[in-house]
Amino acid sequence: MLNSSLYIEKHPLKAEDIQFRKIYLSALASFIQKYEGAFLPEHQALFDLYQKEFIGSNISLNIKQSDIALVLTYRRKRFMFISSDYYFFFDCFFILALGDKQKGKRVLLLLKKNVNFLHYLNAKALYKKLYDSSSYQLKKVSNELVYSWRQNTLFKEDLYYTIGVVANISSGKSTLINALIGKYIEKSQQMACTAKIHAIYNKPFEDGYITKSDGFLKLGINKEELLVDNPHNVDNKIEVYTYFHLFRQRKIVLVDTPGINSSLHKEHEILTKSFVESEEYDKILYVCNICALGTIEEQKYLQYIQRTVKNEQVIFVLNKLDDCNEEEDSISDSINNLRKELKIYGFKNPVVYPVSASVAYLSKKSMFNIELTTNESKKLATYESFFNGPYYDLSQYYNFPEKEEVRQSLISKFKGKEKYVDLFCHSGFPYFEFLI
Ligand SMILES: Nc1nc2c(ncn2[C@@H]2O[C@H](COP(=O)(O)OP(=O)(O)OP(=O)(O)O)[C@@H](O)[C@H]2O)c(=O)[nH]1
Ligand SMILES: [Mg+2]
Repeated sequence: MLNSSLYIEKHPLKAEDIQFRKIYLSALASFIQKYEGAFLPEHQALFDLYQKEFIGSNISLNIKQSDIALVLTYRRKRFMFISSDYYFFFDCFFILALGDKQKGKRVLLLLKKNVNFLHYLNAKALYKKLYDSSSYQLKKVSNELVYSWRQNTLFKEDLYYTIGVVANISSGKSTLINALIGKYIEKSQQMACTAKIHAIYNKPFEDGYITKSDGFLKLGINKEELLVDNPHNVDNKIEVYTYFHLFRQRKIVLVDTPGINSSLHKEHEILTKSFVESEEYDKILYVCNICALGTIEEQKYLQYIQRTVKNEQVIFVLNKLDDCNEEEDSISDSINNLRKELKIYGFKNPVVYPVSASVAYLSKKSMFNIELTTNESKKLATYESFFNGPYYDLSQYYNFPEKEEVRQSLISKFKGKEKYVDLFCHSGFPYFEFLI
């Protein structure tokens, strides 16, 4: 449920008056209680969001069992020819039994006990449509809702692929994660060290909602709730669920870890090492900061990774290449030197991807029309002034056969945003995202 994309924006209840919305939510709550005995935390969180979106959080709801019958017979205002029972049944299946036919059957049986026979037949037709993919046309349920069901259930079938992101302090782990997602999810700033393990899960499609589990579970959190960790949560892990822009070849969890620096925050080092040693990941992305290559801290961490993680599970990212200067630095030398150094530490055939996470993050957000802060806009304008030159074209370091096709497909997808697409391609990200 937490990683499902919701369909609230398309929900037919949006077209109803407040009186009917209250009856509908009361009926839904009543049915969930009947099914589960009491609300499970994830149902409670979803219901809280429904309440906020449909009637407002400050209105108290009087839950009455009799409202189930009322909802089913209510003639909808805008679509007089459609009865509301299908949507009610759809919500029941979605909330209690998404993609789980056994549970769906139990929901159907409980509906049978609680609604009259004609309504039950409608519930059964919907059950067949959802769980048996019957091609039978249910005119009364919008295709959009059925489509969202299908996308969610397909997504559920895959296993999550876990990518842990590790590095010394301030190497750009959080910025890199934000760039992969295309949103500001992880706090990223000088000295604001990530203090817990943050696991960010993707969802099948954008529904506009972010879920957070941090000692509390909340669907549809706001920016402040996202960026401030709950001080009362004794657990070391925080989970976030959101849709990732562009980076979605598979079902992914990105794990942001606290940056290591031996003279600062010993507890952060212990936490990160416990994650690395847990082996609960498929890949480890080690982020090297171009400005900190060769430091003692970097050497120590790399040697630790070499001893602890299987060679084929480690990918190296050389970040902050926008900080290079054409007159003084050779990017290809930096990449080659890093490879040589990694080999000296014992990594066999190390894979190094050169990127600018910062350019990728800002250009991707602009491609998706996501508003930038004043500082972000200034930074992006600076990147536009120099990063489009050939020296900064990081795509040249990727051995990727269809580079031009990838660029062309982005250009045709993001019409009018060509300059951001070019920055994004120069940042190395379209190829990096594909290759990890
Ligand atoms: N120029 C440049 N700066 C970057 C880039 N990526 C990150 N930064 C900056 O580096 C600083 C640290 O970035 P973060 O993403 O917070 O780094 P982090 O590794 O998550 O840091 P900790 O969690 O504190 O260890 C911030 O000021 C970022 O804006 C990049 O590609 N280029
Ligand atoms: Mg961080």
